[in-house]
Amino acid sequence: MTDLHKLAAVLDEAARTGRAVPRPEQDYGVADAYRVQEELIRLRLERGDRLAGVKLGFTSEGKRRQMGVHDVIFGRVPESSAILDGSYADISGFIHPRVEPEVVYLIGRRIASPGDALAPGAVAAVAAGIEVIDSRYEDFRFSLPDVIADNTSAAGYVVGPWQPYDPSRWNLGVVLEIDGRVVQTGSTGAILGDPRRALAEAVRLALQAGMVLEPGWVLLAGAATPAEPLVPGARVRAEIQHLGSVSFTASVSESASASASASASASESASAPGPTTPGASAETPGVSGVQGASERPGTSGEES
Ligand code: OOG
Ligand code: MG
Repeated sequence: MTDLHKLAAVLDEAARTGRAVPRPEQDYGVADAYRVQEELIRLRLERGDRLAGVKLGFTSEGKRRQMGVHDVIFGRVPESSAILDGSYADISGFIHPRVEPEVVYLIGRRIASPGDALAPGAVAAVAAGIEVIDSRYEDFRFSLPDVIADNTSAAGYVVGPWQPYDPSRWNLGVVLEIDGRVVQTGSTGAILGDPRRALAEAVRLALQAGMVLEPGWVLLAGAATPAEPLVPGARVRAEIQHLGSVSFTASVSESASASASASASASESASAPGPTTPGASAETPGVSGVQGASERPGTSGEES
């Protein structure tokens, strides 16, 4: 357990500095992994961050096959990781970020049991979203407990305009574009076979983690398609049929790129193409909020 305590600190440091860490050598199970995740989040909340909601991962076969992991996982979404729709987001603090399209639900009432998930008003609204994931492990490789401990690779999220929730519209086309080119297509029906199951599943996993879902929180239902590498300058757009679209552009601050090139020795070999800018200091503004809760990432138009 002491080692698991240490793992939370190591993962927290990796996220704050943008330096990948090796997978833990020690064996541990899913229950311990959720304890590490809780501790990791506690460290962030202690620095003044807040929870914006929760997320599911590996809800689609496309994601499970891409990552070689075969169970649905639950993570927590820090407020500081929000990226504004349509904004420029500094990605210099990330290790090897990837993007994926998400269905995002807005929780309408306190949900303390799986039965409550079916009550009227449980979902207040729905939107197309994009999640930025950035495993803190080298080469973006991990076991199921590893990725749970690492808060399911959560690093950033963008929510498009909220739409009224119509549960009859559940099997909707999904498109992910980078620089205007379609890079992934899928269907929201790939999410747990029916995305309407996502809320009950999130409630179940939240309860196991000792949490209830609060009104105003977001729920990221899990990507319907595999993720794509996020590189500086990329304009990312996701569109979901009937739900509209959401986008952001990845930028890198000049000071961060300068400091990154000055510390090439610290570079890390990620399998995913992407910015490896571990030289960026912990104070570098970034979209992930990993630099601290005072960051308000995703400021629109901060770069031309
Ligand atoms: C874990 C995060 C999975 C999803 O939507 O399936 C996830 C990862 O792929 O590194 O967020
Ligand atoms: Mg996701």
